[in-house]
Amino acid sequence: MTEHKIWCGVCEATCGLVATVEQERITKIRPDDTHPNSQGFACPKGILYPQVLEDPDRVREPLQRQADGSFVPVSWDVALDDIGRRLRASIAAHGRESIGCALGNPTGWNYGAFFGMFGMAAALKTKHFFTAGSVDINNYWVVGELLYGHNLVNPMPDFDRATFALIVGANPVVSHGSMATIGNIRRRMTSIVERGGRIVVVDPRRSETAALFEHVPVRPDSDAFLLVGMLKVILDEGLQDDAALARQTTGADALAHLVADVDLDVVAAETGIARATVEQLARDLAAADAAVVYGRCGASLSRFSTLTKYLLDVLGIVTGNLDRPGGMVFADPFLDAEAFTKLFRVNGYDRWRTRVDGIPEVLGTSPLATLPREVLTPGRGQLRALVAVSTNMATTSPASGEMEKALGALDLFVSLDPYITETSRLADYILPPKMLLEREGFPLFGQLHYGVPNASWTDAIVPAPEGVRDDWWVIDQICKRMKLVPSPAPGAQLLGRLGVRIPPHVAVDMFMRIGRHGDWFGLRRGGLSRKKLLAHDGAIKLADGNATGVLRKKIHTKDRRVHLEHDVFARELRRLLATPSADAEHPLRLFTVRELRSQNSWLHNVPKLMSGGRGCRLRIHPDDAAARGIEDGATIALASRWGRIEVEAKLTDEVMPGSVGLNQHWGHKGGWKTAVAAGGGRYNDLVPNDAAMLDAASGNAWLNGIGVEAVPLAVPAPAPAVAATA
Ligand SMILES: Nc1nc2c(c(=O)[nH]1)N[C@H]1C(S)=C(S)[C@@H](COP(=O)(O)OP(=O)(O)OC[C@H]3O[C@@H](n4cnc5c(=O)[nH]c(N)nc54)[C@H](O)[C@@H]3O)O[C@H]1N2
Ligand SMILES: Nc1nc2c(c(=O)[nH]1)N[C@H]1C(S)=C(S)[C@@H](COP(=O)(O)OP(=O)(O)OC[C@H]3O[C@@H](n4cnc5c(=O)[nH]c(N)nc54)[C@H](O)[C@@H]3O)O[C@H]1N2
Ligand code: SF4
Ligand SMILES: [Mo]
Repeated sequence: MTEHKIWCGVCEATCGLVATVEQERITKIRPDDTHPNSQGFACPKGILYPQVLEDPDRVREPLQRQADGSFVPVSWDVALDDIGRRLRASIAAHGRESIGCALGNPTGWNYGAFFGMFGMAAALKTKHFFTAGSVDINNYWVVGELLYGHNLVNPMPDFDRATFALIVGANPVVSHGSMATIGNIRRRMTSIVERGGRIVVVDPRRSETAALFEHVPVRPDSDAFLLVGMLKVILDEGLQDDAALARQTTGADALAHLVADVDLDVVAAETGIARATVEQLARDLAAADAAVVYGRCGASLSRFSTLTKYLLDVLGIVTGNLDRPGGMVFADPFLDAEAFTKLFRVNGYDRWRTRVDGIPEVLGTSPLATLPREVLTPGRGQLRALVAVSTNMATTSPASGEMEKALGALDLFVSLDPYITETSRLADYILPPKMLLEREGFPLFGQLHYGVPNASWTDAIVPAPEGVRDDWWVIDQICKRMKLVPSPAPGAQLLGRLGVRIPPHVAVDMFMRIGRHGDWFGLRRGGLSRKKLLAHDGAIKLADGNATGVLRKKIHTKDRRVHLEHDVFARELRRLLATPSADAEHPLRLFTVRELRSQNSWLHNVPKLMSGGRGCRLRIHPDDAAARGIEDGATIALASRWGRIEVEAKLTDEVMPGSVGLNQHWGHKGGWKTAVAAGGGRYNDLVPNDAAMLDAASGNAWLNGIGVEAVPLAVPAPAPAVAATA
């Protein structure tokens, strides 16, 4: 029996865990009390994760799809050689642009796959590079580039020293924090109140977080109104911190112009928040000693998400809360992702536009919402073959039915995934990966936003099934067959031409060692290297917290100031004010409910996580239900302008009247039997992917606040869900 200190790579919290291994199996996992950041916190997903490794439905050898849709196992050589042959043929006939790459959320904890896919897209020079960022956070990356000069610069909340927190559309008690890897985040937030401070949670639902603090219910998809209204109050009443603005920013004068046309009565009508409350909230924020302004999916999955994220940052900045203790601070990753993306010119915004819809590029990627049209619209540059790693995009992206149709229409679709999912079931080949704890690695994404900076790199602790491979190796093998080196680095390309391929751990180690925390190849005592981290059991603490007063070092604009003025924000605000918000036929606004025991779409096959009467249910206010004759537990049809699903109703006053909340990513298909048996409806069948319905600035999907109507079904539906296409 051995014990290993590991990190959990299921969600962003990246908790430290201790795993017990007996006879090559993980027999127990418990929280690691000594981890500098998570400090003894863990959730059921991390504790039960080993069940994924032993899941009988897990794909354990490459699968080839047959004409009738069934799969047969094939050898790696057969799969890779056929894939290589077909990709070469596509390049010969239609050019490199005919090949696309896609990556999903779990690559954030799978650095080899992550860099492999960025490398492959760079080597192909394809615009058809799609990431889960476009159904999540591309708006953050746009604001980062425009305000701070680099996509990845993103100030995070310093809860430990804050006296006031404005939380807009985030539920850290359940999500455990996003873009804020703060261990035991619930505890850290409650301590603000214990110190005499306040937390105000703006959310259409009395979420698990809102229930603990002050709750301001807001109409879904109206946060931009609230935030711009608050900004107007602050500027009109002269509550801004002029000294901070003069010291840290350029373009602050433009803000007064920006809010000139904003009418606080319109703000109240759009948000459902009384004008006096909006005004008071603005004054309280401005008066606070040290305040954080933090938003996440509720804000960034809205229709004007780039504008919303911009306003969140601006509110922190104008109140003097950027780069100060208890405000919004800059994290200190041990692997400097900003430096290497900059070195290889990966970061950027609007350097080109997508072929069909003309949407601006973000970090060299195109939005997932545009993928179906890129496949289905003929012409030069049409997307014909796709390699996808850890994405269930048929379920997680807008217009699920159209996504399925497009994936089915590809000449070649390869999916690297441990399950036969709604997405991979449409692939010509499913290539099964080694999973977390079966492979070595470090928490690439989590380390970008640690509250307590620390470093770790761990080895595999159990052997992988014989027939699976490292994602990065598979990507490299596919590239090899196209005669490509999956890297944006000219040095790697040169070596590749000489027949030398650098594995990702070597490249990353080299970069880390010459970086801020590196050992400079022995020149700096106490510095980090992969070898040192692997030898260390657990994480190495790098500092007690994030430093402040570092703005000039942390941002990338030439003048080292935050650039507040950009046409795009003024344009988006004008569009917001001009967009009609009422939809008489679909008067309810739908938003997502994320659950403690799910991780996006992919833990629904762990029976222990699915137990306890869980289900996919539409939370609807009793008044809205009564007006429609809907009873608790009834099956209802839920329709938007774009789709229709059937789900069970749950009457609850935790949602505000006029808004309805639905679990994300149920209604499964494919080979994960427990997930399929759970039934439910698929949220994203209701969501549009039309270019005009995306966040115009970033192409990010609009997922929260879409108009729906709910009607009871006279006859209970026999099937759990109606999908747009079978
Ligand atoms: N348990 C669990 N943890 C997770 C995940 C998971 O699936 N399960 N997923 C991970 C991922 S990928 C991410 S990105 C993060 C997300 O982290 P969070 O954003 O903190 O998580 P959400 O639950 O999406 O929180 C969004 C909140 O916004 C509210 N909301 C919805 N629409 C609106 C709106 O229009 N305005 C406002 N103001 N609020 C709104 C919702 O009711 C919800 O409470 O969580 C991560 N952690
Ligand atoms: N309506 C609505 N839609 C949403 C959201 C919402 O709030 N509402 N949230 C959005 C957000 S924030 C996100 S991040 C996206 C997530 O969108 P996705 O990234 O598409 O979703 P996941 O469920 O995380 O997909 C993970 C897939 O990776 C596989 N996988 C897990 N580990 C590995 C691995 O090590 N290697 C490989 N090759 N595969 C692996 C899983 O089996 C699964 O099929 O969904 C977005 N979609
Ligand atoms: S909170 Fe996230 S990182 Fe921590 S144990 Fe749960 S799933 Fe893992
Ligand atoms: Mo996400």
